[in-house]
Amino acid sequence: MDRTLVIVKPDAVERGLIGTIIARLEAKQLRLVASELRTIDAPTAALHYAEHEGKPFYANLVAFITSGPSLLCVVEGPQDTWKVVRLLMGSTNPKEAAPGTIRGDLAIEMSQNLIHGSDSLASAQREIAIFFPNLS
Ligand code: IDP
Ligand code: MG
Repeated sequence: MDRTLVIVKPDAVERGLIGTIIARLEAKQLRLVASELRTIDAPTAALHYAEHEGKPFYANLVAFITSGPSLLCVVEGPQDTWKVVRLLMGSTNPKEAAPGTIRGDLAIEMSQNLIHGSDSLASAQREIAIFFPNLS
């Protein structure tokens, strides 16, 4: 089986969308193998979003992801799970995300786009190790 990291971001938790988002992953026949509701601390956010350091939106991104509880999840599927999750998520900018996707149906602002999913197998392995060191 093949795993990826999903973060149901603080906006989604605040809006009461945990159930809706997890239901969409489960409807696709992906399974949760680990999950924890936790407010991500600043050092962990910096590690997770290291690739974005120096970009104009970086400070806001870290402030947002540490602003309240997120649901951290390891999600499993038969193969290419990170790709399947990214398709279900939709484009980064919710204004451009296709209807039928999580972001396309439920979000409108880039900075509050509800969900994170790893963008490659290597990212999935790196990110699972950050949030669930006992699993990797
Ligand atoms: P992703 O979440 O679809 O993988 P990334 O490019 O990895 O998108 O960016 C991480 C997060 O940073 C995005 O989900 C979004 O919330 C935020 N972000 C990305 N680009 C911008 C931008 O140009 N302006 C504001 N926020 C952005
Ligand atoms: Mg990304």
